[in-house]
Amino acid sequence: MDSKILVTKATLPDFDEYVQEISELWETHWLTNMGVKHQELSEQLRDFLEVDEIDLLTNGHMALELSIQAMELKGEVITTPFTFASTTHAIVRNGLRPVFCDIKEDDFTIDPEKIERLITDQTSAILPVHVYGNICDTEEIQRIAEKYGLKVIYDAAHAFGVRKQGRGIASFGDVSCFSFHATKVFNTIEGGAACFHDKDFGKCLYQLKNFGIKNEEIVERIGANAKMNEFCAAMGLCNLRHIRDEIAKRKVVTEQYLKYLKDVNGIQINKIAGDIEANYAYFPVLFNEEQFGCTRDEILETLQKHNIYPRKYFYPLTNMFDCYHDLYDTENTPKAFYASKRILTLPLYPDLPLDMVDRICELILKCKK
Ligand code: T4K
Repeated sequence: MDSKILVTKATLPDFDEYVQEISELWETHWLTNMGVKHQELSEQLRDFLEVDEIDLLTNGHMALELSIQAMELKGEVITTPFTFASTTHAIVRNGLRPVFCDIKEDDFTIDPEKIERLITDQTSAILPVHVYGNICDTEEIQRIAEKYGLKVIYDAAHAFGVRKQGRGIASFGDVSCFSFHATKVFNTIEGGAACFHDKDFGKCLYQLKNFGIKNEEIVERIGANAKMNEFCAAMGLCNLRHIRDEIAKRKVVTEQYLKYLKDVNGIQINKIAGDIEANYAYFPVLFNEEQFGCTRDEILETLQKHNIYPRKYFYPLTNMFDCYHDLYDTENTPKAFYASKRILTLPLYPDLPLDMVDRICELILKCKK
């Protein structure tokens, strides 16, 4: 029986390269709390992502949660429900109220035309998501934020290495939060980072990830423990050496999918804007059942029967989650609701064999009526 083809497969460096990278930890016994590997990776990522300031954290979620805490936001945060649980949870876990804005049909990012009408005297920030590595309308979001005095925190979990108009995506907004989870374009096993401009914000975030400790005798803030450890940072140092090759391989896989799927009636392909240098993080496909002749769920079932496991990223919308029962209304986000019922994220990772892409596409196209 064929082995399972999952939506993604974590990228690993050569075993020997990683062993070499971690070997000095056996000499120093310094395993965490902002050690040498942590510092080295911070510096390399600052250059790679083209940002002023960066801080590494245990994961993308803590980057979001602690960034919100460090900004001391109050009241309401305008955000998108078409995302992973983390984005909304980070707002709610800070005692803030998420206000859900609908998305654009073409790239699934927040629709800036709908943001202004959601602003009240309680609004303190906008938290958009560069979903699938598609970059939000950063100019319009910035214009709105400046007009109303709001902070902008980008959830850039999917956008590692993406550039817009020749500029690294991490420099947009007040903060951009990345995930370096095993499933991401760049991974540190678990990990994340916040990129920002304001040094005072940086000092606060740095304390918050280490229990709020200022020094051995002074604890200034009610912090958490969200420090990236040395083994994760070492994995990052290895993976960063190969990142450009890995993104290039993802591009080849993406282009193979496009050969089959780009002009099919009833299939909407993810659109990459002309001014974007993409990272090919995901390959989401939206099936319009009326034109294609069968539903997303029927296609998913067919693929699963052949041991292929795409995912319904992002269904359900976060404003439909059981844990938020009855608090929010999906009627205000109809385009997000429409997409979440029809979208399927197909397997995509650097070493996915092209003949497997052929097979996946053939199986999908056989479903067409
Ligand atoms: N914001 C957004 C927009 C996000 O998408 C995420 C995370 C975050 C914030 C928070 O960042 P982190 O705190 O996670 O750093 C996965 C990932 O766990 C999650 O990081 C990611 N988004 C989300 C979109 O996908 P699941 O529940 O789908 O993971 P799981 O375990 O089903 O794995 C998916 C596939 O990945 C597996 O079928 C195979 C592959 N895989 C998985 C693991 C754990 C590997 O190849 N190796 C592995 O070690 O959430």
